[in-house]
Amino acid sequence: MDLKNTLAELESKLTEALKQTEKLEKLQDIKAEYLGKKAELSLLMRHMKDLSAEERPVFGQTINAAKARFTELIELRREALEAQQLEARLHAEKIDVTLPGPNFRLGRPHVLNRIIMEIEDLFIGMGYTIKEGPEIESDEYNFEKLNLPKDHPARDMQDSFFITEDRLLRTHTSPVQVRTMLEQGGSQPVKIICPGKVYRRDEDDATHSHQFMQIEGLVVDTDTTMADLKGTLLTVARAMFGEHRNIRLRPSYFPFTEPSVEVDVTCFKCNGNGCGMCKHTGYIEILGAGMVNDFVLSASGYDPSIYQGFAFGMGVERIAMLKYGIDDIRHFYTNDIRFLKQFST
Ligand code: FA5
Repeated sequence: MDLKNTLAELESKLTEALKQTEKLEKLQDIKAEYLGKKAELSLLMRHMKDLSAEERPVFGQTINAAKARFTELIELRREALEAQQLEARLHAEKIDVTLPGPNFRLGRPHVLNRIIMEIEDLFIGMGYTIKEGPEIESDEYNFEKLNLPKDHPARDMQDSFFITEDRLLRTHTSPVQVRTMLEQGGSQPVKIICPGKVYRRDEDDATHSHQFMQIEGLVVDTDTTMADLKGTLLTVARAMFGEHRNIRLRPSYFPFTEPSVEVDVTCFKCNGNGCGMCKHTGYIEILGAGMVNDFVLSASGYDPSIYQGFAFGMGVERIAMLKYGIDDIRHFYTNDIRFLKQFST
């Protein structure tokens, strides 16, 4: 038997078998076939007994060298296949870290809150502070201290949701005037605005809601005049609606101010020409205002012979409707995302 030839033949068969193999699992079978107990290489050892004592070690070493060589060939193939597999996985699972990430939808303030923030900024710039008051209010603060005793006919102007005989959902933000003046103890000047929700038993329609927002303003000092009120309201109107809008002050009546005025802005739909929206007047009411009634100053601890004040209350929805040309107040509360998304800047 020519051992060298036999081994060379086995090696070339093994090399070919390894070349043909693309799967790692198959290497195990090949290993068993060429190096296992029943492999041709192992069976060759049987010839040992026919050899002389000198030939045996050489024979044994040659077989062992072949075993080492075969093992090495199999391991080399294993390494190559493992590298191939890794390469394929890396390719399949490739992540491009330079790709832009998914966009997260950012929330934004509700259009009414944006109006409030804008007005707050304007007034903070004029030295006002922001005050808040409770939405469940006492009859005393919502009405009585504002010169609206029980059974006063002017209570009909603000149809109310009463909770008990003495507690109600506030119908306006004016009770914050009383609360602030009482807090100041009758001797400190006051300069506040108060934004917040109010409630009235009004029929819901295009311009009225049973729940809406107001911003109250109050200034009390020893030299406050109607001219200060007018100047302040003009500044607000121009900041909110631009120089081109007209405003109109009409004599009006509020029990808590004397004199009282109603402030109107030219209708956003018809630009003052008259249409259904403004009931053909060309104007839409935005706020009520006036000089604080002496009764209210006294009831809140201020001496009306020393102090005067002006106050105003505006509807936030009306201002938003004018500013953005919205023709139905109900849009603010139905939470249609297509409507809300428009107010993003
Ligand atoms: C008042 O509520 C007075 N407290 C305002 C005031 C304050 C006057 C301080 C003088 C001094 P009036 O009821 O007019 O006033 O309401 C003020 C504004 O709230 C209105 O001009 C209007 O813009 C808005 N408003 C009134 N009722 C509704 C309603 N049902 N839905 C939406 N907005 C309303």
